[in-house]
Amino acid sequence: MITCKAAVAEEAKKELVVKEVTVGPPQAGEVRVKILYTGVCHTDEYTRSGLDPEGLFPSILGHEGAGIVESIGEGVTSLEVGDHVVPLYIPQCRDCEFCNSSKTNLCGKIRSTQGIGVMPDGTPRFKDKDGNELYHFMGTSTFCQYTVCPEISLAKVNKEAPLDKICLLGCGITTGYGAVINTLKIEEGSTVAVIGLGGVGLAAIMGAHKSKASKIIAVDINPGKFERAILFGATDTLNPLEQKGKEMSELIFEMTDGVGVDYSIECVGTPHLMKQSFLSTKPNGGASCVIGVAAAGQTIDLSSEEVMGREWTGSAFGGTKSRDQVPELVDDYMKGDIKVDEFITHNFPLDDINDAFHAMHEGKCIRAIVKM
Ligand code: NAD
Ligand code: AHE
Ligand code: ZN
Repeated sequence: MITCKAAVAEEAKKELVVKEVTVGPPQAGEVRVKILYTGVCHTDEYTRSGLDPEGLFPSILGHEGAGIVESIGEGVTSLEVGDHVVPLYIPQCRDCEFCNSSKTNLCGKIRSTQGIGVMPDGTPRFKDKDGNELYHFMGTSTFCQYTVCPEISLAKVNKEAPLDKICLLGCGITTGYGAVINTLKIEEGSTVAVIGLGGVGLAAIMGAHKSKASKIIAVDINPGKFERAILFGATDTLNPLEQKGKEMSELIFEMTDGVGVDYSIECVGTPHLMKQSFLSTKPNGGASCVIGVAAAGQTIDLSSEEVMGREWTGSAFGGTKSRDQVPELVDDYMKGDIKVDEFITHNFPLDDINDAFHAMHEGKCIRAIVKM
């Protein structure tokens, strides 16, 4: 057992409580990791706020971390003590039907136990100081100084890479960038609209710029987000609130000579925007991707006429084959081929982790890094 500090989500809607917890040793096929840094993604807030149908309490949230292997369980072969790793909320077992398909990155091996907050053997490794069990979150629980993950949920990365930066490749950057590169596979010269300019949306812009899109429309209702969007490669900006009475899709049609964009990507998590994003694409051959996660029970309404002629897809973790591709992204960052540092606007110590959530709500934060 290790005793260390964690930010515990005791109840939905409540601030996280930084307290002592114990972390059990890794069992067969598991690895215990000393987490050094973690980012805070909107999905952590989504679950903390009680909107996630899979949200469990008390739990240890966090899924954008990086750390060092502290110990390994029986039968672990791909990792050793001292390896640098990024925990993965989408594992890659390299064995299941889905890992063997080029059409998806959603490994099916441990999804059922991950979704109910326990390790694959059905038990958690976390306890509070009174011995009460705490749930895991997304198979990662990076808001703890030590976490236990299945071996298949860890990407081994270059030891030279700074952990306080590459933790962001555990979710937001990989998701937005990957949705463009892996999921939509946009072509040179395409026109693209990115809705929502948080970490995920900016990463989608980075992907569109890398793919040599000819027009990249960055959409947000917070005009403070536009300067950074332009730094990432946006060619045009749109604040729909400035033109009341018109839907976002109408405005995007106006900005594209009445034809719509080739591709659109929703990075907010609002069904109405997902619909508007879809309707912003060309009725003849446009394609739209949903990244944002909407609250439990919310659905998107579209008529068959609206869907005809367009393609619609969703993307989880940017369609990234996690254990294979996260190390490649780390190397891309080390070579200067992708931006990471430019996403970081705030840094906090673990004791102040709630301030990272406040900064997100204030609209000034892209990504906050929490030092564990
Ligand atoms: P964020 O809070 O940092 O950014 C959201 C952005 O949306 C903000 O800039 C905000 O101003 C903007 N916004 C809010 N309302 C808007 C509106 N009406 N019109 C236009 N813009 C609006 O969030 P994030 O961390 O970048 O995550 C974005 C979404 O993606 C969340 O729903 C998150 O849960 C989801 N997500 C999904 C995946 C996945 O794998 N599918 C991965 C990471 C995050
Ligand atoms: N309960 C879900 C959270 C909601 C969700 O859809 N999560 C996205 C990733 S968001 C990352 O910020 C997802 O793709 N999850 C993978 C899956 O298999 O649902 C959860 O993941 O626990
Ligand atoms: Zn995330």
